Amino acid sequence: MRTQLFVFALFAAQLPGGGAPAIAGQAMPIAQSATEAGFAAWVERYKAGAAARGLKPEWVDATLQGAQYLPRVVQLDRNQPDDSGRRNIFADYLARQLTQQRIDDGRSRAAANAATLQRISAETGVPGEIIVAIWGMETSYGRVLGTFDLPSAVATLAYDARREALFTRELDALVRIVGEGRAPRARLKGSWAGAFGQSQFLPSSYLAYAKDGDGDGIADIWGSTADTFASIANYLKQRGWVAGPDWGFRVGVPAGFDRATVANPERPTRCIRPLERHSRWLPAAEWRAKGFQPMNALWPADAVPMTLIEPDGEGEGAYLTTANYRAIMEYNCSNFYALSVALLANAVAPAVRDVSGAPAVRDPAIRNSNAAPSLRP
Ligand SMILES: [Ca+2]
Repeated sequence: MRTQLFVFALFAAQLPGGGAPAIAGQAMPIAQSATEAGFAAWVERYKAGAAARGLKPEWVDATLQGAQYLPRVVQLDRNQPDDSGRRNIFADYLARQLTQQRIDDGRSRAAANAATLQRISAETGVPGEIIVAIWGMETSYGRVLGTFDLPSAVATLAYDARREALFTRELDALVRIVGEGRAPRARLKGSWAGAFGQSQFLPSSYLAYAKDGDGDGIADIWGSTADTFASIANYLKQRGWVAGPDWGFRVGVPAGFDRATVANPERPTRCIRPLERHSRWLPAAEWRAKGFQPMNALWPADAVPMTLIEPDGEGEGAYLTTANYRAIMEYNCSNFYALSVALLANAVAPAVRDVSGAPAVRDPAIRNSNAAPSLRP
């Protein structure tokens, strides 16, 4: 589905601000009045279905109070950039994401919250700098939470036939959040895609993974930094992060290396196109034996499985990644995203460690390796 939209997304990306609402509207006219009438009918059908799924009608009414069809959400959904196409350049993406401002902010926010990060890292095994990097990538460290009315955005995406089942489930989760009193209706603002709070969780992720990090018993991913950290760390842990090996590192590829010898014979079953870019899994010791050279990093234990990813192709920057890198991809199924999180984490890592004086939870072999992170792919 995203492939079909890619050409238009590239075109849209040329325009100032990266999006093209006005032109998108011309390219894909939306019959407003008929659409809005259809939306109202859909809401009535949703209400009947929600009752059948055990959601109280008063919860549904409270959640959908004032909800509207948002054409802008549909336009943005159809203009999503696609990072798995060869014409998108990771080096360009990284330069936009890893600005010096974002790195400096990450270091100061990490230092200011070092004790909290250390505690949550010890509890979950997720390094503090990975938590901070996701926080920075998602919401610029809690500064940009999104201003779309969430029930309107999620209902619009559910009504738009592309992914009705997915967003109907998300709307159910949103109804539960309101009905169970976890958040007041007025607080439900977020991204056009239905993500909210400093961790940018979808409603179902909030119900499944949000955690209290400051001890007041409430998982407040809007207002509490500690709750945000605990929730991000819990998400990564539940989705596969294990204490020990780091995400991986940039690596030098031996001259003349034949990629076909490490091609993955298995087709991924999910997150397919980004994962197809990876080699097969080989133990770290085998990559070392083939002549691969870590840059600003040390090898993990010999048996740690790693895959090779070259986001811009041969000779344009290579990375060996562990299973923990896949946990970052669970947050957002994209190599561009996961590598940016990983490299931002490398850049902020000294701030997490140095202020508290306590070592972060990381592979000891990696611990001293990030003092001079390479910010280029
Ligand atoms: Ca709390």
